[in-house]
Amino acid sequence: MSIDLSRLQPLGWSNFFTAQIPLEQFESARPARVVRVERGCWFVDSGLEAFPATLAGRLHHIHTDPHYVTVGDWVLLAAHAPVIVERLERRSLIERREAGGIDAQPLAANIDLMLVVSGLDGEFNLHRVERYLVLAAEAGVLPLVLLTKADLVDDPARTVAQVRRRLPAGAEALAVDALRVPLAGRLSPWLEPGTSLVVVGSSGVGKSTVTNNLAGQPLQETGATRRDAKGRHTTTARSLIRLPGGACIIDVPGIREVGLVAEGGVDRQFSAIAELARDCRFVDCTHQSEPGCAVRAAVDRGEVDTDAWAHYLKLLAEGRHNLAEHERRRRDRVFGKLVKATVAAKKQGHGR
Ligand SMILES: Nc1nc2c(ncn2[C@@H]2O[C@H](COP(=O)(O)OP(=O)(O)O)[C@@H](O)[C@H]2O)c(=O)[nH]1
Ligand SMILES: [Mg+2]
Ligand SMILES: [Zn+2]
Repeated sequence: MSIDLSRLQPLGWSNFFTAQIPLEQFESARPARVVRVERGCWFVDSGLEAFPATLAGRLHHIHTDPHYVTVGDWVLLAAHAPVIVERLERRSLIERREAGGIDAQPLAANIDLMLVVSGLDGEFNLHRVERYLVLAAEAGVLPLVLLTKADLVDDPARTVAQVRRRLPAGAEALAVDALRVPLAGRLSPWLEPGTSLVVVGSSGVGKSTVTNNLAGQPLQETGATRRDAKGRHTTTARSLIRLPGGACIIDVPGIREVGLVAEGGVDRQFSAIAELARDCRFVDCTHQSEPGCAVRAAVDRGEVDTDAWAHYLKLLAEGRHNLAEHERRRRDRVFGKLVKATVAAKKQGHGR
């Protein structure tokens, strides 16, 4: 079997991945995309068929990271067995900090567009949406905010305008009735064949409803069709689904905590503020009360939204803290390993 582009492109394959395959392997390589991950089992789609695969022992040994191969990854399979022997370099990776932990947890790999879903009903939370925008910025992925349940509120346009003021250039926010109105037509500019989307948002906001709406059939269980014994919305595993128009979509079960992994995305999301910060008198300005703070001056002049400024400071502090903590843990792990290695080497030396 050789690389058949017409088979792979609808799954999101591109030159970026072709370039990673050595010429001599071109005839024999078996690329596939990871569409779902369950404990110890990676479901892959070769473009011809979907089937479960395992991870080659070699990869287990080199990479003890349980997320080394995640949903959306492109992998190479062994010639005669459903075994993943290689993970290709990622074009993008969306990750967040795990609830209660400090390590990064990948949500999806090789994504072009992040559908940030939030319900207009109940208490709409702009800061929550903005956290996702930071994740998208961190990953270099374009966000599209879908404000669902527009049919349940009086003035969806007001919230849409509120969100639009916080969007990066090129991004968009739309109010939708995901339950009853087909979305494929309205979203068609973002659904080009080969595009990979990830759907994120809290539990119950309508992610699976959006996915099913775009798929044109009830592929994902929604709150309306499935509840656990306590009546809560149950979550299904992250899975990649092919849409009729040729795009792919990954429905990520409700995320409770959107912890930031680093601070890069914060500066990209709040680029206007980050730009002003370059003119602050002190390089380590915290943009709160220092003299010569260009950010504070712009806030006082009314040129920067007070809420945006406050959220920027909060997210920046969190991103910095998490990154520093992650580095500290990584260093401790490496240190621990080296100590062990030294002890082992000493023992061996004494034995001789
Ligand atoms: N009225 C209305 N209900 C919606 C809309 N989108 C989702 N729902 C309902 O909200 C509930 C949660 O939806 P679901 O897709 O399971 O949310 P998820 O947890 O984010 O996947 C379900 O009962 C849906 O029928 C919408 O645009 N309008
Ligand atoms: Mg769901
Ligand atoms: Zn400043």
